[in-house]
Amino acid sequence: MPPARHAARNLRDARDVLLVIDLQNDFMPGGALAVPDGDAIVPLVNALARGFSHVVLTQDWHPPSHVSFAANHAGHAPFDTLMLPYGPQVLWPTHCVQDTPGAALHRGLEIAHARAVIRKGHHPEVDSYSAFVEADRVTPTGLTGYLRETGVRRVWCCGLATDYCVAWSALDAQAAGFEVAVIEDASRAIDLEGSLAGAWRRLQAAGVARVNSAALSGTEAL
Ligand code: VGL
Ligand code: ZN
Repeated sequence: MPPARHAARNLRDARDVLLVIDLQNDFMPGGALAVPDGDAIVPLVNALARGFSHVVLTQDWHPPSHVSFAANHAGHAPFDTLMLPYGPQVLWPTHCVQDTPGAALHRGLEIAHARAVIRKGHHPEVDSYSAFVEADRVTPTGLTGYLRETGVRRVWCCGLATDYCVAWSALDAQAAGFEVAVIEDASRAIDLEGSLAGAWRRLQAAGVARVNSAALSGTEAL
């Protein structure tokens, strides 16, 4: 279906938010932590965003000393898993360093009406795949409060990567009491050792809806 189909849609109501996760250069082909085909979703996300009056973006936003970077752990390589005080942590190539070109949003993103940008992973000692709660599972980013205070009831998640930041964000949104859907064709995965299948299992078990962008062209939410 051509993305243009979405452009003419009515804006969804004030209870809906589109959460666009980590559409940043380092996650695009050629980037430091490239997600296969990550750039392919940009036009679709733009089209979806035109159907929402409320859009929130996220940015992975790490200090150079970040605990998730393999380069900060002598003897470890990217994609090793290390046990940290808050649990197992995949070690990543250095990516999305604050205020670098790799951390910038993809230049093809056209969402001028986005209301907020949540930056996450800024604490040196804690990662945060989720846009809601950091990897220590207790430190909030503030997004739950922001969405509640602005009257949001339903969170539509898309972006990168399906099996990490999108899945963790969707699970936390659901746990916080929102109705949640992941828009599968507007997301792409890293898929490390079965991580994508595992993510969909957890999302389904939690009651998160798995939809395609076509679902947004109907009048019924979820
Ligand atoms: C992500 C790994 C490390 C993501 C962020 O956006 O899914 N994945 N940092
Ligand atoms: Zn990261």
